[in-house]
Amino acid sequence: MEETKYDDTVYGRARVQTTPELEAYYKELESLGAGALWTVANDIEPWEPKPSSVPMLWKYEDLRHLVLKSSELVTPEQAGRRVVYLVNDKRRDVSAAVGWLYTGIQVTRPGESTSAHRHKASALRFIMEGEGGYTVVDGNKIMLEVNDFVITPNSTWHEHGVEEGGKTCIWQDGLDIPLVNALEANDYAVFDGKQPLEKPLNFSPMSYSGAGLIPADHVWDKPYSPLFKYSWKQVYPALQQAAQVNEGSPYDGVLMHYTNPLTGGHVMQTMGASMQMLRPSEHTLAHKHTGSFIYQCAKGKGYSIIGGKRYDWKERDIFCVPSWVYHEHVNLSDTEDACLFSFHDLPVIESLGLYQEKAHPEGRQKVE
Ligand code: GTQ
Repeated sequence: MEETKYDDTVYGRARVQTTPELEAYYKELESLGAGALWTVANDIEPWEPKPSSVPMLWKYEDLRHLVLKSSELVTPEQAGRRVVYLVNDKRRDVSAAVGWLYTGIQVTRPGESTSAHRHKASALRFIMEGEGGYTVVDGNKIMLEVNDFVITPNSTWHEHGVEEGGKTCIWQDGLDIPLVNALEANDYAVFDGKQPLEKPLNFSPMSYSGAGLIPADHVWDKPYSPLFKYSWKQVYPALQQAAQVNEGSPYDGVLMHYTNPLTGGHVMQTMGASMQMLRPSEHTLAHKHTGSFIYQCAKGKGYSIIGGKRYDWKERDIFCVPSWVYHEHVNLSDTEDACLFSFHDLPVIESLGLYQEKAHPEGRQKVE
């Protein structure tokens, strides 16, 4: 349901009736590696942003046993990364879950670890279940717990594992692989052996996540956050606290971005992440904006109406909102809050000046 009627027959839009003479002309241009702009102009210059992705929901209860089964079928050594990736029906060609973003669900059993590697794609993880999981980012070993968010930026060496005596860990990976591939700028290198641990365990979160304090003698010249892990134990109380004194957004509830504590900006150059809290029974208004989003429900249950269709989610379900598609969120509990983790390409959209937003003219969508 679109409020504005666009008409490609108006003056200023391409509207050439084809003739046998034009057909021959187009063929001749094609044979020379050329074309007439007016045959493609209306396609390549849409009136409004035109996503090719479709909204999708991936139910964890459907996927979990298949994720676990992968650990019987292949080893991390064989697979490199043992991951079930989630793919958008309209983005299979680029292995994207939405827009130019990739996501997957990775499983690691106690005592297992992956080899270390690095690539020009940036990665992030959101922990879904397990105990004793860790990631090593550029020599910093960091322990991970459920609902923690961790980054492995562009070109950092990284490997993951689960300690002996831990519990099988499952986490969501988010990468900008499709974007970096689209820009034809990706690369990949394998580290020879295990990374030497250059810092004490949990050095990054213990140095940078305390009460807004930054070590006075720190030296950091990297274009991403020195804080590699955002712990749910700190994030959830922070959200609850913020919710006490902030009304939040009518479109998003209490929405907070994970930030680089040195700049207040997004955690990495290409991907950002957020956590939002929907209060009991909250039903947000609908809006649409540019940027592609992948959500995971971290807590509670509810549904989102995306492009006029209802998608019910509960803890661990993953869903996407493509760029410029109307969406609104609902918390189905009247006693408990619901929390949605998301990651997105807003750092790219914003730094290129491509962000725009539009409220739904009727406040909320009609469900198809
Ligand atoms: O852990 O770096 O799901 O390189 C896909 C590609 C995870 C990773 C994925 C990757 C990784």
